[in-house]
Amino acid sequence: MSTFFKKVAMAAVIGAAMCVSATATAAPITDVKEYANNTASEFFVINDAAKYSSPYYRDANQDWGWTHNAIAGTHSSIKLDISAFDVDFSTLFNGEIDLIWIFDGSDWLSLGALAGATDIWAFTSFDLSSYSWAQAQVNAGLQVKMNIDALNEGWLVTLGKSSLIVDGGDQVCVPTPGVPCTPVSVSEPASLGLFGLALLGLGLRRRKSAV
Ligand SMILES: [Ca+2]
Ligand SMILES: [Ca+2]
Ligand SMILES: [Ca+2]
Repeated sequence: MSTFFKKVAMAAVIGAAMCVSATATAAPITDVKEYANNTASEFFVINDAAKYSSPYYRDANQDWGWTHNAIAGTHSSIKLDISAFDVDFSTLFNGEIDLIWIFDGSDWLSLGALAGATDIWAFTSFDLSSYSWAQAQVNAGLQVKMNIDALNEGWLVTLGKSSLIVDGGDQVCVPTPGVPCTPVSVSEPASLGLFGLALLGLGLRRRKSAV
């Protein structure tokens, strides 16, 4: 075996070992809350046709919340995508303000308002990765609640789904309710990751031999 191929083989072994340790602690998961798993106090709408119907299209006095399934492991990225219909938001002081709150382990923390526009479905994405409490709360089951029409101006909103996406997620979702999320193929990125790590290992070995 030539020196070059020995280096490649060694780098592949190092890469594979790094890959195994990485996947052991964190698998990409998308936890989706939607109509199919509503509890008695949750109001994700069944489909697009029901978006203006009670009890889904809700006003300032009909605030509600939900809890995501607990996801074990250590996660490098944590993202929350909430799909909402008819968020009549224009500016902070003029329009519909639907505030999203998260339980941080001791208190409720506001993440900000839902984005969107009149008569459309839209995702609002909140990146929780940098919060010190996010990891523990995802492990415990992330609790979310919404203050509908915080300015009490008579606005209503319907939610389609809430997707908790860790480490990039294993599903791709669209905001429209009744449309299932589709699985992400992980085989190709995994092999690309292995290849990349093998190249990294080769590079490190080259640097070492150059010193
Ligand atoms: Ca309210
Ligand atoms: Ca509207
Ligand atoms: Ca509205």
